[in-house]
Amino acid sequence: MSVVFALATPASRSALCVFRVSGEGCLDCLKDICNAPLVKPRVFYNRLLVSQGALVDSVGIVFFEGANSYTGEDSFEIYAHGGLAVMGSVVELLQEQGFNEAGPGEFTKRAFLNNKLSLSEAESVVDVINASNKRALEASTNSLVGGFSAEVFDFSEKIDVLRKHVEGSIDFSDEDYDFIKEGGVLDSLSCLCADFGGFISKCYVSGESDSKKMVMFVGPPNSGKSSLFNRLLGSDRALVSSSPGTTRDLIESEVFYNNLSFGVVDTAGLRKTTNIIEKSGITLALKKIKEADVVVGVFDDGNRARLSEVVSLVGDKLFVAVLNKSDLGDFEDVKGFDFLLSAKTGAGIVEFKDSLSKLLEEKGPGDQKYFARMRHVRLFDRCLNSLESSMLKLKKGEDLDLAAEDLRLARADLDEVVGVKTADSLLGDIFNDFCIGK
Ligand SMILES: Nc1nc2c(ncn2[C@@H]2O[C@H](COP(=O)(O)OP(=O)(O)OP(=O)(O)O)[C@@H](O)[C@H]2O)c(=O)[nH]1
Ligand SMILES: [Mg+2]
Repeated sequence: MSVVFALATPASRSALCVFRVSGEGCLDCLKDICNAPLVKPRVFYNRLLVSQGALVDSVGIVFFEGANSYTGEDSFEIYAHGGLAVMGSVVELLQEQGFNEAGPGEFTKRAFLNNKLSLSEAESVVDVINASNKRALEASTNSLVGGFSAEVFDFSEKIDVLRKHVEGSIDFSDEDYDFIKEGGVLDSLSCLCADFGGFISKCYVSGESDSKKMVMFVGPPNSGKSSLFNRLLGSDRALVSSSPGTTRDLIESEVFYNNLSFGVVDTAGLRKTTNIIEKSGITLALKKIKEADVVVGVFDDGNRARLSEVVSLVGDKLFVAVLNKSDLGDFEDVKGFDFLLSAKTGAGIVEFKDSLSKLLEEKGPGDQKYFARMRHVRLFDRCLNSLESSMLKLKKGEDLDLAAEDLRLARADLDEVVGVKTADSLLGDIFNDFCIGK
């Protein structure tokens, strides 16, 4: 396979950036791009990176040989300073070596093709990266390194053993001894069906509901939506002013709180207006409500009467009503509102954030041990159907060939989960979801 490289960290200014390079022959360039040799694999060296005699950066660099790398082929990693000019120079240097930019998930795809990971483990790598809360992280880590593939391989072996027994007994079907019933094959198959059903119930199906949760701020103009949005982010991301109609566009960002990350969206204040730009901002806000997991209605004392109007716009979405600007007076009557707080002073913000994260967390996986894809669950269901169909045939004493064929089909479905047998198109679908550099 050709040598590929990628920036594995975001392409934005930060303390460090990490480049990965993988492919046969890639290590040959190290003597040219480093000011001194790298002696041992898997040792972190500090070297000067040079391109055609010119200094690029002082970097950390480590190389791996063949099977002992993530991809299963020769590879190395460069840890450089996280400046955009540094990143550009390292890209240029690697291109000068004739290396190609990697596609999405290329490193993990190579790890799969070189038998370093099963297909389901490779899929879990993305689930670990995308996990937005502790439970989702636990379940996807279990799928990656906590035995998901091992359990699937174990079921495959058991199915094989049973199929050999069924096929073996075909040759002796004329004899008096009923190998299937008296020899315990039927009992073993019945146990296997029960165990496999139990295994399926330990899998949490990751689907759309696992995409990052989104909290949206709506409400009348000037109620403090942008101030509350900024308060959650801990930075002045959205413009705040005393003139109503300040926010026109959707402003999106991300918050990490209580081991949970979620998206937050600030929107234009809802009011009748003739201003075309403001009007389109309001239309955007109303459309976006459909995508939100939680809608936070923000009001102040002057516009609290608009609560029911906003509630009716939100439809059946989870709605939280906030009465903001608590610092401006004593509010004894907070009927209809879930929170009284001040975006300005921070009063009541911790309670608000705690309950927001609870609302979002409740939507994650429950007690299930593993994260599984829809693709896996479809194959598991089909596998269980084949196992049950085989059991039924054996019980009825029907054609043993057909019962053995059901077991073969069941085994093939499990092969597809772990990637023993995989179509190229499926690999394309799976790895296109990855980020570059993984
Ligand atoms: N006293 C006080 N003032 C606040 C508070 N929150 C926001 N404000 C003020 O209220 C005004 C409007 O705040 P914004 O955050 O811009 O309100 P908004 O809802 O985003 O307004 P639009 O974008 O115009 O819809 C600004 O002058 C803020 O400083 C608060 O908790 N207390
Ligand atoms: Mg605003």
